[in-house]
Amino acid sequence: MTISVTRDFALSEDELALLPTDEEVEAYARNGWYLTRKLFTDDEVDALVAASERFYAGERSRTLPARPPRLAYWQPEHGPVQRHNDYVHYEHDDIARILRKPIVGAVAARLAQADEIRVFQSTLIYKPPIAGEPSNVVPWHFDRHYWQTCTSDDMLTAFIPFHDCGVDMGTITMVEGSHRWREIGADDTTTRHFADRDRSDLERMLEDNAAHNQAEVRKVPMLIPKGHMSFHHCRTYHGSGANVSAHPRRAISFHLQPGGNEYRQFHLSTGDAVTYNHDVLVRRTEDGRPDYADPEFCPVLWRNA
Ligand SMILES: O=C(O)CCC(=O)C(=O)O
Ligand SMILES: [Fe+2]
Repeated sequence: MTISVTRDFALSEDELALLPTDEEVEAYARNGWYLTRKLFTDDEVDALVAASERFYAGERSRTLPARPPRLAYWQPEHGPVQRHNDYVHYEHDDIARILRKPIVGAVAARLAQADEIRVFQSTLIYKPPIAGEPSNVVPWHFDRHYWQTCTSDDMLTAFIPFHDCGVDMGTITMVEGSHRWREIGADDTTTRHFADRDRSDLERMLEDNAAHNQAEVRKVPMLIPKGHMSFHHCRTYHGSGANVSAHPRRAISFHLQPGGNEYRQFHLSTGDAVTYNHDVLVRRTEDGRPDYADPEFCPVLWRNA
């Protein structure tokens, strides 16, 4: 039997049992992260591996109509560094079909306490199994810094590995409760992606922010079994280490926005306007702003009845 929410947004009874409990929603609000039950079958996860290999070999359902200014886009000529490819939910339908399973959006809606969840971005990630590869290390950051043109403070990310993912692979690691910290005098440089930043700067920024909040830095590595995923709040500090295992660490970061999120103008202290890659791709709202509800790039993933 299916509990019908709307025609498109429905969960089976088995899936209803996969939603976070009230206690788990409270723990997410307190900790800034949540580890899900098994949301994808082994077959679905294996299909993500196969589809991502076809993607890396050049397969696309469509390509972006314009090249945004700060697009992460690994290509074979970049060699054995950490691979990041944005907009995979747009460029590859076999990946998108699995990612967009309603249960993922329904879990996000519970955590964010939102009636609607839309896709914001998806990044296909591959850490090659090279212990000393410097690009595999993801320095401490929180995602809200990259989304200053968004009005919502409740955006969130699902980190979805394509296999059991533990510390040896360099799994994502959360700084517990850091989404509740107040930030020290916001510094313009935080809008710059971690790949463009000095790592020791970011380590220091984490320590300084913790001290400012009289908080301890408690780092919690997410031990994620195949088919499960972790969620983090857009202000939760996170990062990840080297892949010292014998296998590539494969994953998608699936960035999600609550229904109410919209574009806003945001300026640096220099007066320069901040932009997000969507701003050269999505349609405009009636008042001329980039539309973060454009169904081509930011489709609805879940809507409560
Ligand atoms: O790949 C990682 O370990 C971190 C990914 C990340 O920064 C994110 O999911 O927001
Ligand atoms: Fe992140």
